[in-house]
Amino acid sequence: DSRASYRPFDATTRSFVYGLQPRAIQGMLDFDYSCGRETPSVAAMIYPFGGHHIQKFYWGTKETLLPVYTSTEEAVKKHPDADVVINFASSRSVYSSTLEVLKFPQIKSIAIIAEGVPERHAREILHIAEQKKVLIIGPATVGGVKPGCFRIGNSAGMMDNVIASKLYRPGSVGYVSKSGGMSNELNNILSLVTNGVYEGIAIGGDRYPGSTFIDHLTRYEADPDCKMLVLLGEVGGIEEYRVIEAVKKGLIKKPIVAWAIGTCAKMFATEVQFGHAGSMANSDMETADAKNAAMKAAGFIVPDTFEDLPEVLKNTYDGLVRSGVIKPETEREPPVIPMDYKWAQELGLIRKPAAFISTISDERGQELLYAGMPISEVFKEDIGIGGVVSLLWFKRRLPAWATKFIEMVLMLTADHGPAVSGAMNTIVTSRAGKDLISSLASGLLTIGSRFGGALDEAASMFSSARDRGLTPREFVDESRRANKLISGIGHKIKSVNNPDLRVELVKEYVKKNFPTHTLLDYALAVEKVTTSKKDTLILNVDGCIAVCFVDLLRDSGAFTSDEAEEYIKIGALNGLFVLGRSIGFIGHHLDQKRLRAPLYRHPADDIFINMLPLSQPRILANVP
Ligand code: Q5B
Repeated sequence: DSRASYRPFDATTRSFVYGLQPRAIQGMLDFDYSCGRETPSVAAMIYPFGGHHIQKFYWGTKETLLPVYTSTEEAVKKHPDADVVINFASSRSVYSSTLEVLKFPQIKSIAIIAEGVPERHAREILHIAEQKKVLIIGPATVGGVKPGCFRIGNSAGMMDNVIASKLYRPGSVGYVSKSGGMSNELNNILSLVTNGVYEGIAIGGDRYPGSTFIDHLTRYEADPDCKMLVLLGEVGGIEEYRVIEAVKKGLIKKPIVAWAIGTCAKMFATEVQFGHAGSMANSDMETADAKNAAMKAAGFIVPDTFEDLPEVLKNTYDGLVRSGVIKPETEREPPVIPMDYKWAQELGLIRKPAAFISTISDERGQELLYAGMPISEVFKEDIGIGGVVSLLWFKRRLPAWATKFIEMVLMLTADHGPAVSGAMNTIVTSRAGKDLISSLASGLLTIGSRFGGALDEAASMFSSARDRGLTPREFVDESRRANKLISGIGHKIKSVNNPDLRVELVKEYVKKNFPTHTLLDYALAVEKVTTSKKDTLILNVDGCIAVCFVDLLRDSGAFTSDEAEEYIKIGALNGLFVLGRSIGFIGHHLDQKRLRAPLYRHPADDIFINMLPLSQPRILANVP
C-alpha cells in the first residue's frame, strides 16, 4: 500500500509466479541481480500439482531457494509483501486461476501471459479486476519491464538484450505497445537515442486486454520520474483514440511520441488480419493511417514513417534535456551477469575437462551406438548377444566362431541348479521378501575365487605356467609347494567318473572351431596330473572356459598380445560367468516368488553351535 497507484512496480516489488516456469523465473532473478536488487522479485511459485516443495535458482554466482505452494491462499499468507502475480497458466486454466488470485486483496497487479483466452473470460476478469482496482496486464503478452526494478516473466528477452538495452537502470521514457516483440525493439531504440526506458508495458494483442494504452500512459503522466511518453499502437481497435481524447482534454501533457503500426494494410486489396487477434481494421478510423493522422492532429509527435521513429524520439529527448526536464545521470558500468554454464558451453566460450571418459557407447545422437555400430545395424546384421558383448566389452566385431563361443558360454553358465552357493543366496534373499535386484545382487556377490569367479585367475595361472615353459607336472608341483590351489581345477560333485557335460561341450566346440587351442591342451594335460591324485580335480567349467578364452584372445587375430594380457588382468573373463549366471539367479528369484516361498530359517540342528573357547573343546548333547 506504500506504493503510489501510478507506480505498481518498483525496486521492492515482490511477486508470485503462477505455474512452474523455472526459465522465466531465472530470467527475472538475473534481471533483479543486474539491477542491484537486494531481494529477488519472485517470492514464490504457485502450482496446484505435485505438492509443496522448493526449487533452486541462481542469484548472481550464488544460489537461492524459492518455495512452491499449492494454493494462492498459502502463498499470500506466507509472503504478505508480494502484490504481483505473473500468471503462466494455460488458456484453459487461466480464467479459474486468475479468479482465485483476485480473491486476495493483497494482490494489486496480475500479468496474464496465456494466448487464446476466450474473450468472454477476458472480459469477466477485466470486470472483476476493475471493481477490485487490480491492474491486469494481458492476456497474450510477455508483460513488461521496469528498468532497474522489475521484469515481468520473459519480457525484454535474454540477458544480453537486457544489458545491451541498459534495462538494469531506469531511463526517462515510458512506453506502451501491444506486442512484446515490438517492445524489445523499443527497448533497443530508446537505449540508443534517449537515456532509456523508464517503464515499458506490452498490453497484448487481444481485442479485450485487461489494461489498455490509456491506463498505462495515465500512470506515466502521473509519475514524476517518467518524462516522455511513447505509444506504439497498431491497426485495429480504437484504443489510440482514448489517448487522443486524454491529450485533447489536457489530461496528458508530457510529450508523447506515437506511431500506429500496420500502415501497409492499404497495400492489400482485402482487409488484413495481422498477427494479433485485435489487429484488423473494422472501420476506416481503425486503420493505422487514420490513427497516425488523428494523433498528429492532436499534438502527438508522429514520424512520417516507422523508420523515422528513432530520429523523432531523439529530437524529442534532446529537447527535454536542453530544457532541463531530463537530467541524464552518469552511466554506471553494465553489470556482469554470470552466464549459465550450458549456454556458455553452447557458445563455445568455456571449456572444462570432463570428469569421465567413456568409449563404448553413445546415445546422444539420433541413433544409439554400440562401439560405433548403430543399433539398427546390430539388428540388420543379426550379430546376436555374442556380437553385442564383443562390441561393448572388447569394442570390436569378433569373428562368428568367437561370438558363437561367447553365446555358448552364456548359455551353459546360465544355471547349475538351486544348490550352488550363489543360487542358494538368491533363493534365501528372495524368500526374505526382497525384490529381484536385491536377490540377484545377493547371488552375484557370492561369485568369487571358489565359486564361479575362478576364470581370471585360472587364465592367468595356466597361461603363466605355460609361458614359463613349466611342464604340467612342474606346474602342479609348484602350486602345491606354494600351498596354492590351481584356479579352474576341482569340483564339488563332478569328477572323472561323473564328468561335467558342460565342459565336454566347450572342449568339443573349441577343438572344432577355434584356429588354435594350445592353452586348452595344456590345461587338459594338467588335469591328467591332478585327476591322477583325486578324480574330482577335473578341469572345471570356470577353468575350461578361461583357458579357451585365452586361446581366443591370443590367437583369433582380433587382439594384440598386449590387449589379450590386459583383458585377462582387468577381469573380463569372470564377467562371462557373472553375465551368464545372472540369467539363472533371476530365474530362481522368480521361481521363489511364484511359489510364494515363505521366509527361510536354517534348522538349528544343522549348525554346530559352540561358544566355548576352542581350547576347551566339549561335546554338546544334541539339541532337539
Ligand atoms: N584340491 C572347487 O573343492 C573346489 C584343488 C586341489 C589343487 C585345486 C576346489 C577349488 C579352485 C577354485 C575353482 C570353481 C572348491 C569351481 C564353480 C561353478 C559351478 C559350481 C557347482 C557352477 C572344490 C580336496 C583335495 C585337497 C585339496 C585338493 C582341491 N582343489 N588341489 N588345485 N584347485 N578349486 N572354483 O571339492 O590333499 O586332500 O588336502 O577351490 O576352480 O564354482 O556346480 O557347484 O556351475 O555353479 O571341496 O560348477 O577344487 O575339495 O577343498 O576338499 O579339496 O583336493 O588341496 O587335497 P572340494 P577340497 P588334500 S566351478
